Amino acid sequence: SNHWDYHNQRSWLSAFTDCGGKSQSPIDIATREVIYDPRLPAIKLDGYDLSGHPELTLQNNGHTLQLQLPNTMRIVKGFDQVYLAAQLHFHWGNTEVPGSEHTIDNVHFPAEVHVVHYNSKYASIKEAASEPDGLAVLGAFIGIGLHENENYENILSVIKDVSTEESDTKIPSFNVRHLLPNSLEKFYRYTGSLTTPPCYQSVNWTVFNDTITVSRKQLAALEETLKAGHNQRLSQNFRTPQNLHGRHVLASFP
Ligand code: BO1
Ligand code: ZN
Repeated sequence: SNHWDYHNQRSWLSAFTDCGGKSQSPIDIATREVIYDPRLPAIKLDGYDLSGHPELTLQNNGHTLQLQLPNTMRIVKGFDQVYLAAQLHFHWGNTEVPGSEHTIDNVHFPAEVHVVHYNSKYASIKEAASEPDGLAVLGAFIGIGLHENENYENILSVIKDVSTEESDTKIPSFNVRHLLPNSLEKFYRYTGSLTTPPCYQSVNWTVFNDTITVSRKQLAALEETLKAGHNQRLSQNFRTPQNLHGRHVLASFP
């Protein structure tokens, strides 16, 4: 069902009951409320360097800019089970509105990247997507820096090729690790959901403390290039932070 959009998020609940659940995402991360858990295991990624692998498909699916990932990319430590990558995508605002999904002390960052993984005990992401232990999404905030981020040019240099809804293009493979913050040591962890319909409460969320920066020009390319249906600009594709309903946010750092 591809009929939802970001303009009336309250209407998501009528067609997708899970969107009204008590473990929804994104959330505001109130740093004074998080619980330091020294036993949270460090995250270890494997197979993220795709250099020399086949080309990757980059797609404008009408809701986001998405890069399909091979399930040879995996999270091998940090969770009770192994999680395999499926795709990564972005959420953003516009020049005036910062568009990260998660907020820190009620402050949005300009954009956010999500690397979506599924539990290797399931046959596919489709089967995992509705299971309580089905998904692990790694989220990182994207801010503005003085320099162009060369790693993001792998994606942003060809964004014009996917300006129309449902278009895709092939890009050379690269080291996907370089799209994430330099250090993955500090992160927040909580149980939540897909941030879009069908809002399944199947996501073990990790939001990194360290941020990524891209240049103002690179961020503008993300904010201004893509179109959704009816030739509308694809922007402000972020969901409002959801109520915790008693959930706790853990932090890997004091
Ligand atoms: S997010 O990371 O919470 N923004 C998020 C939101 C929606 C999905 C994934 C992550 N949707 C799922 C679909 C699956 C699909 C999968 C991979 O994305 O529920 O059907 O296979 O594209
Ligand atoms: Zn997302």
